[in-house]
Amino acid sequence: MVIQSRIAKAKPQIIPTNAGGRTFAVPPKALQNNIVPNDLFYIRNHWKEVPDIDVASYRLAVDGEVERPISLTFDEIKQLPQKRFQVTFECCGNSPVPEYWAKSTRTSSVMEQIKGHGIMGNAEWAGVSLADVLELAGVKSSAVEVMFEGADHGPDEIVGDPAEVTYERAIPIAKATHADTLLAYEMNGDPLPPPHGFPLRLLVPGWYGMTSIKWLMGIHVLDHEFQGFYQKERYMTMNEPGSEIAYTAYTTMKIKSIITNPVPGEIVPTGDYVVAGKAWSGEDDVVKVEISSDGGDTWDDAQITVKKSGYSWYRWEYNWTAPGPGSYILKSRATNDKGETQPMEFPNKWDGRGYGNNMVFPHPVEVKDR
Ligand SMILES: Nc1nc2c(c(=O)[nH]1)N[C@H]1C(S)=C(S)[C@@H](COP(=O)(O)O)O[C@H]1N2
Ligand SMILES: [Mo]
Repeated sequence: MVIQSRIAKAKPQIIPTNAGGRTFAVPPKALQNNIVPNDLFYIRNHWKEVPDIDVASYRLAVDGEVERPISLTFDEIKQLPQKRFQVTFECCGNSPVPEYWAKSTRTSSVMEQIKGHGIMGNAEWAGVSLADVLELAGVKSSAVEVMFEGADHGPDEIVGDPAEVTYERAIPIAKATHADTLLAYEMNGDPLPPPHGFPLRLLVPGWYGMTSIKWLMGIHVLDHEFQGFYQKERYMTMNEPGSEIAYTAYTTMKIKSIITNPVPGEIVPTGDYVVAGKAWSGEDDVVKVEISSDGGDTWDDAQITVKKSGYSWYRWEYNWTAPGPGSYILKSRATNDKGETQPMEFPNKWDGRGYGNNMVFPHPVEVKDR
C-alpha cells in the first residue's frame, strides 16, 4: 500500500494554479521533452466546465460573408485532406514577471512551480486546413476577418461582467486562409482530449494560445473587425503611457527562450554539465541562442541542436563547466532572423499584468561536488 501511494505521488501531473480549476501548467520536467504528452499539456480555460460535445450530432457552421453558408458534420470535416505537423504555443500569461512573484496571492508551493514557463507546450497536431473549409463555403471579397465561436460561455472570470459571454475571437482573412492555419482533431496521435477542445479546435501557428479556439462550433466570416469581449477587452497589451494608441492586441509570439535543464531547484554536479532549453519566435526563425552563467555580464553561443519542425520550438544545448561549487544565475537569450533579441527586462512595465513576458529570465542554480 505504501509503495503504491508513493508511485501515485511520483506520477507527474499538470500543476493547478490558483485560477480555480481553469489553468494548469506543464511540470518543469515535462518541458524537457520535445513533445509534451497530452496528459501533461497545459490547460487554459475561461470556465471550469469543459464542454461535453457529442460527435454524432456535432455540426460546424460556416457563415457570414460567404457564397454558401454550410454546416459540416465531423465526418465531412475528416474527409478533407489531412495535415499533420508540430505547433508550439504559449498563453500570453506564461512566464510571470519575477518582481510580481512576491506580490502573488498564490501559495508559495504552487508559485514555486508555476513561476517558470509551464503555460505552454509543443505537440504534433493533425487536422484540416481552415482554407479548405472556407473554400467549401466560398469566401466573398468583402471578407476582412474570420471569427471563431467556442461552445463555452459564462460570466467573465475576473469581474463577472459581462454576465454572459461566449469565448469568441477573430483573425485577419490573410492568416485564416494561410494553408497551415488548422482545424485540428488530433493531438499527439490521439483524438483531441476534451480539455483541449474535443472534437475540433482552431490552431493558429505562431500566435499566442488565446487565438486557438477550442470546442469550435462556428466560423463566421466578417466584413469588419470583430469587436467582441475577448478580442477588445482581453488579450490587449497596454502601450507606454502617452502613446497615440492605448492598447495593442497580442498576435504572434515574441522571440523567447527558456532553460529546461536543470529544472528549478535541481542540484548541478561540478564538472561538465549540459544546459539545455527551447527557443521560439512566432512566425519567424530563431537564428541564435546565447548563454550567460554570470548573471548576464558575459555571453557565449549555445548550439541550436534541433531546428523547428513545422511550427515547433527550437532545441538548444550549452556545455557548461562551472568554475566550482556555488550559486550561479544562468540566463539564455534568443535572437530571430529579423534581428529581434529578448529584452533584459520585462518590456511593458507600465502594464502591471505582466502578459507577453519574453524577457531574459534569471535561472538560479546550485552547483555542488558530487
Ligand atoms: N473555446 C475556448 N478556446 C480557448 C480558450 C477557452 O477558454 N475557450 N482558452 C484559450 C487560451 S487563453 C489558451 S492559452 C489556449 C490554451 O489551449 P490548451 O488549454 O489546449 O493548452 O486555448 C485558447 N482557446
Ligand atoms: Mo491564454
